[in-house]
Amino acid sequence: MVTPTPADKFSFGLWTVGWQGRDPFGDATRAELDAVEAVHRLAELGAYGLSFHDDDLFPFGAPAAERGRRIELLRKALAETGMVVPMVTTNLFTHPVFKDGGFTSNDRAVRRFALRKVLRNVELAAELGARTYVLWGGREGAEYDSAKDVRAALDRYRESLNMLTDFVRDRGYDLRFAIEPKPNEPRGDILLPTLGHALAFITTLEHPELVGVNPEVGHEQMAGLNFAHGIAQALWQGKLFHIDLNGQRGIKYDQDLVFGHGDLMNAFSLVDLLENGGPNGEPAYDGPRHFDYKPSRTEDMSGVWDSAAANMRTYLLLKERARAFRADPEVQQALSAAGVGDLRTPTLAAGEGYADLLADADGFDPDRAGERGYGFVRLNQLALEHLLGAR
Ligand code: GLT
Ligand code: MN
Ligand code: MN
Ligand code: MN
Repeated sequence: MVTPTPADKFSFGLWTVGWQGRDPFGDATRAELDAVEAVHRLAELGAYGLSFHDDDLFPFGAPAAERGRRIELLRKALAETGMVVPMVTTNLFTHPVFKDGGFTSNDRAVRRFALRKVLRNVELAAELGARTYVLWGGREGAEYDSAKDVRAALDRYRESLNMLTDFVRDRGYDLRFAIEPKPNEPRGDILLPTLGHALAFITTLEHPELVGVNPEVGHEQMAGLNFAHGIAQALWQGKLFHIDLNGQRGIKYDQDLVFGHGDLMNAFSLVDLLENGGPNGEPAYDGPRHFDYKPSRTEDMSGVWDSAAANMRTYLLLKERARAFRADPEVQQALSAAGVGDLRTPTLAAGEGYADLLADADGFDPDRAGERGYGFVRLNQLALEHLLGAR
């Protein structure tokens, strides 16, 4: 039950287990991890997919032969293990050329270089059968308000997305883009800082149907937002193309902890939503359950693999707990007392308009209605007890 299998669709970024622990204050604490070994180890642990940035697989600016050699090694490892590549992305943040951004750098030549880098890697993504192409614009932003014309930057962001959607349409690729919001870090302020900003931006594109979001637990929580609520809205708008699962403890630097090692109650609600949130209790999301975490730099390689396994085990434990929560008759009774299901009833009757509503003297007594207790705390305690395994 809590042993992961490929049917669970767990995937990992190559940069996650491959993180060497370098941070702004300290050197690497672990040796480099070979991509082929990562594929084999993740497959053994029960994952089904690997995602990567161009520069995770082959060094920045690698000559064509070296690039091709690394891709072949990856293909072979995938064939040997049955692992797939559901998502690919571009590194537009490590090299100094991107210090003021990629798509929205003030330097036009940098913007053109960034777009070419993405196009080449989109081609590779399509060749490997990826269905989602993530765009995390970590360097798109500023430290100083007068240094960035935000409206012009959004124009350039839109211009880039419009070109990319033209590219996949013209090539006939079965690939969609997913914008990954983050409020800050590495830039002081990043453009499209939250899921809500990204969703609004997408409506301005030429092919909005090809662009969705890849929200990350920690990124929304860095902005003090409720991740499960954000995911519910992304689902409601048909825009949850991909998801980055991890843990974060409050409003501070991006921690990228193991999934569940941050706000555990919200992780429970999230898994309940993803797994049981469909209209009839079926899963509300069928894409990869992608972990974007960093094995803490205190860990050696065995700690890296333990932490990878922990992400999947925690997800499955929460899935099991959420199922027990839904199946508990006392929970069903508490949900009904709280009126949770009643919110699905439209406020107006069929054919009713404002005139009927104004004319309706249904004897509603606001004072009496104001006396109602909703029982939300009892409901939450039941959730907590299921989460703790106490029921
Ligand atoms: C980087 C970032 C992640 C993004 C990755 C995709 S790169 O590690 O911190 O949140 O998902 O570009
Ligand atoms: Mn077009
Ligand atoms: Mn992060
Ligand atoms: Mn991420």
